[in-house]
Amino acid sequence: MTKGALALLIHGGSANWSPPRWRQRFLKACADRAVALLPDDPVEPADVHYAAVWKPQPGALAAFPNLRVIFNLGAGVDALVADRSLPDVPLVRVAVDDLTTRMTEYVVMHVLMHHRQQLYLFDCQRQRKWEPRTQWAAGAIEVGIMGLGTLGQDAARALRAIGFRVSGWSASRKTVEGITCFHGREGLEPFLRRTNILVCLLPLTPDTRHLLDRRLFAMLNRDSPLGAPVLINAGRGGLQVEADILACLNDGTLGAASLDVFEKEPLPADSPLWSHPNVILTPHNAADTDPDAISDYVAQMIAQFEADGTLDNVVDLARGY
Ligand code: NDP
Ligand code: OXD
Repeated sequence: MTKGALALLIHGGSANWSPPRWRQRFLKACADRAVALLPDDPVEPADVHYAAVWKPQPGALAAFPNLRVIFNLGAGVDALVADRSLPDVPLVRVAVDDLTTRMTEYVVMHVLMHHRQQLYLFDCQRQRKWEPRTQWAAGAIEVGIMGLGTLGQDAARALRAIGFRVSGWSASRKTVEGITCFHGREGLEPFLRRTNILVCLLPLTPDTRHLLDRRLFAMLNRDSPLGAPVLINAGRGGLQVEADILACLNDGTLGAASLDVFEKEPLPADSPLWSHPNVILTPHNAADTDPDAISDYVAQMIAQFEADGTLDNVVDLARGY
């Protein structure tokens, strides 16, 4: 019996998202079935059982009458969930060690940049100034992580291992060894009141949109050697109110920020964030998706589904993540 075909619908930005590269990888990982990169490769829509996608055109997936599973090629599913014509089949998101480790690298690097006053030291270097400032131990700083899912928990453990005090906030109650856990709306304020460096790894949903605003920043803890608190956002740009971030950086409510994601991407050239002295900015590449690791993950997931009908990391469409 011929196996159902896999359709690839990929609209990316960076070289990493090059559709031919994904086709090449999926032809290897799914060598036992037809793989069609759309719109270039011919495929009978009724033969398509699986779709692996990144930012497909809204409505495009409705063309396949026998679709069984949609695989999103990234961890964040906000763009897909917003497509009202999404077929009523399971949607699987990425949760692989490769991506998780990359995000943990980003989080640890940026927490350390602020903790070790690297913005000040870069400035000293540019000015040829030899003026070291007092250093403090990691244990003097509380890092608060919003989102204690696949990415948040891994980053929390790595920061804890370095010696930071770490707390986390999630929708449901969690127990993570060594991490002080808060949950729900009632847990948000006590979580913020102790946080010196706020790391956001939340998904973008109707509940979380614009959560990172002035009101929230004003609740962060200022009682640490850092003085003003720091924001690190690698979740999604829609979580933040950029005008509030800028105003809070300018009036000292926030001391500094590392931002990987923006309300509009690419960040417009005239955004004041580009040149703000207390902002470290990266172009949504905190954790790049690796075609090798992720095509293998999709192939394994299809094999599991065909063997026993189960799938891992299925998105709850009602929650939006
Ligand atoms: P998960 O689904 O594993 O974790 C999401 C976490 O957020 C969970 O702990 C969840 O709580 C919590 N959460 C969701 N909604 C709320 C809410 N309303 N209040 C409190 N907590 C909430 O996702 P991942 O960890 O895999 O990924 C997180 C996000 O990171 C992605 O959605 C994506 O937007 C972003 N991302 C960014 C990348 C980049 O390069 N910048 C790369 C990859 C991902 P609970 O556990 O109780 O459900
Ligand atoms: C993702 C991303 O969601 O790249 O994986 O942002």
